[in-house]
Amino acid sequence: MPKAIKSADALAEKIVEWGVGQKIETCFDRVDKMKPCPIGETGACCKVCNMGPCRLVGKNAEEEVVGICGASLATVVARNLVRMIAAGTSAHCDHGRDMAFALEATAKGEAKDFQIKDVKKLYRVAGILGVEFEGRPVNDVAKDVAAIFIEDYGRQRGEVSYVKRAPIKTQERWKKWGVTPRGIDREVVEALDRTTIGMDADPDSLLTQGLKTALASGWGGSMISTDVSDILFGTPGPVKAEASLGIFKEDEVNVVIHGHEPTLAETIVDVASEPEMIAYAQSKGAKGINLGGLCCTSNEVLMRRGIPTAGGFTNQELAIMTGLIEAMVVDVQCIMPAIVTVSKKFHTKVITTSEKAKIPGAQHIQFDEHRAKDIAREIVRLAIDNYANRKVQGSHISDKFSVIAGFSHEYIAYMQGGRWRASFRPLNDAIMAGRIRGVAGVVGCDNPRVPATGIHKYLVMELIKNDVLVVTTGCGSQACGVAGYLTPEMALENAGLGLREVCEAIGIPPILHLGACVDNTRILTILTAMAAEGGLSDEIGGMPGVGIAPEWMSEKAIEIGCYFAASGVPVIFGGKMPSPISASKKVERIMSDVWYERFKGCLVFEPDPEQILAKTLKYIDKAREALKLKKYEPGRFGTERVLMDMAARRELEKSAAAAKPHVGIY
Ligand code: NFS
Repeated sequence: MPKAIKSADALAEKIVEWGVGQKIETCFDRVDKMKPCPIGETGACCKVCNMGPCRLVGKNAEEEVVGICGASLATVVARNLVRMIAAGTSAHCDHGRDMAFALEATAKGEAKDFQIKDVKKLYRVAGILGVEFEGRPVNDVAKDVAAIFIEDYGRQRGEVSYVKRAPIKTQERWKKWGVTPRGIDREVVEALDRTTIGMDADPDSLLTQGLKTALASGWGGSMISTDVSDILFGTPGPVKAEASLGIFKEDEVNVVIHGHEPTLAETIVDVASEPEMIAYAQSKGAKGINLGGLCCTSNEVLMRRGIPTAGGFTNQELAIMTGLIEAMVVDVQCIMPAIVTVSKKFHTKVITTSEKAKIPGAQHIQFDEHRAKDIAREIVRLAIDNYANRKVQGSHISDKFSVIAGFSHEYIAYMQGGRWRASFRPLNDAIMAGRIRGVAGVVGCDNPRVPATGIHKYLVMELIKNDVLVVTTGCGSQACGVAGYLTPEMALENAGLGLREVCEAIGIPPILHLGACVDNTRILTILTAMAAEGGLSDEIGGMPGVGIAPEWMSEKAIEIGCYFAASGVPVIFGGKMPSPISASKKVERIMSDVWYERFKGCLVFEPDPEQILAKTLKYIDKAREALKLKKYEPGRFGTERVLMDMAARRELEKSAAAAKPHVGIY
């Protein structure tokens, strides 16, 4: 991979280069100027009280150096990581809370611009939660579902409702090791409590609470968010769209929707196609209104509405630098304050819409789901009024790629068996026969500390060559989209023979775009369905699957990695090094070896992309061997297990059936 480039997204790179000539600073310039603090970046700085900050450095620091209170290096490193998990969990779960409130307001008829679009999904969710739905008014069912979700946040005892969706064996591991989440807010509060001065000093105990907190997101707030978004706006199915910084149109009003939540973005999509709004744009000299997305808000409206995407995290300033953006509308999370600074060089208006995410210098228009369309119209009109102010030339090339997105877990099951026989049997069989070697989730942020999107691109291409089916979410999916990798044709040319055959037979691309970061929970549901299908592992742990966040930067990524690890998935984090736990070998050992023993999942950090690939394949092959599956050999497939006769196989399938969660899976 060429080192000198800033972004592996070719259009992004061109805009960055243009910006250097124009003296417009971006994150790619600041990343060179800002050297990371060498102590903080390894996790060795403790600033939880005012006696310090204590820097636990020096030769043999792990054994010999303690903070003023006596906290060891391992305690400090674990504490810092748990605080990251708590912050990441807060972000995803507060998003989920807002979605639950939106569902409640819709069900009560208070949010008149929203409806329950996917009643079947509501019923499926109601079934999982034990809410009676047959013969009842839809809104009454929705009210009860919303009430349970809201309760999950404030629950003090018991467990988060969706814990029961996991395979029984996975749930048993959680119980055994004390990580079953009780209430979403409770776990975050306890994580912060335990990490204050003079509290939990045992690194293992601290990290156990970290896992419990992360699980409150994966099987709680994030999963709630995915489900409510599907209920309100529709469960995604394959959709064709476009990706790249070239999606903006010179003769139309361009509005960017950026952030994470789908509520306002969906409403903007609705109002932007209203005839009066288009007529208003035309009255100002534009041919129409063109919407484009960034980050996870983009994934939400790409998956459901086919709205084109301008890419992920590192493309946000660059979108403005095309000079074509009338308004960048942001909701919450992953919004660089720098977009306001860049916007001042152009005519772009940055509009913040959440009281939780205001930026000095931006215009604030508070979103309120009770008046959703009125607010969305105000925003779109403001963008239209700004069209005439477009004067400063930016850097714009209108190249773009097709993408196929919209692979919800429901759709993946459907395409393997149709409406009546939806299943994961073909996928499990293909893995058992060695056509598909395993599954990798390549997810998470893109990062200017590495050639942005470059490690994503390298890994997904190498994985499909090695017959590994790739699922992707968040900015990982944007990285694939803007590279042109989310088309069946393009990727099939690069997939290994076995994977290619399966993709052609089922009719799927080998890189599946599953949605936003909260939709990583769709991967948990898929793994659960695979366990229930039989023939592979009867729990999530032990599946030939790996999670990878090649360029992570957000605390949310850490929390996601931890809920996958606790669910039984080996997870590899790449990108910038040292890792935030690298100061303590003890903490590294707990997160790799101890977690693997307890949960069959782990979280390790590996900067070298080739090593990430090698480790991924090793984890997959190790799992195949433990499951006594046919040894993977490229281009040579079988149908039988080795060392396993039919009786043994029936036994395994029986135990998988017994391990099925006692609720519907998808
Ligand atoms: Ni995930 Fe989505 Fe992107 Fe990273 Fe940010 S947008 S929630 S955190 S940067 S993938």
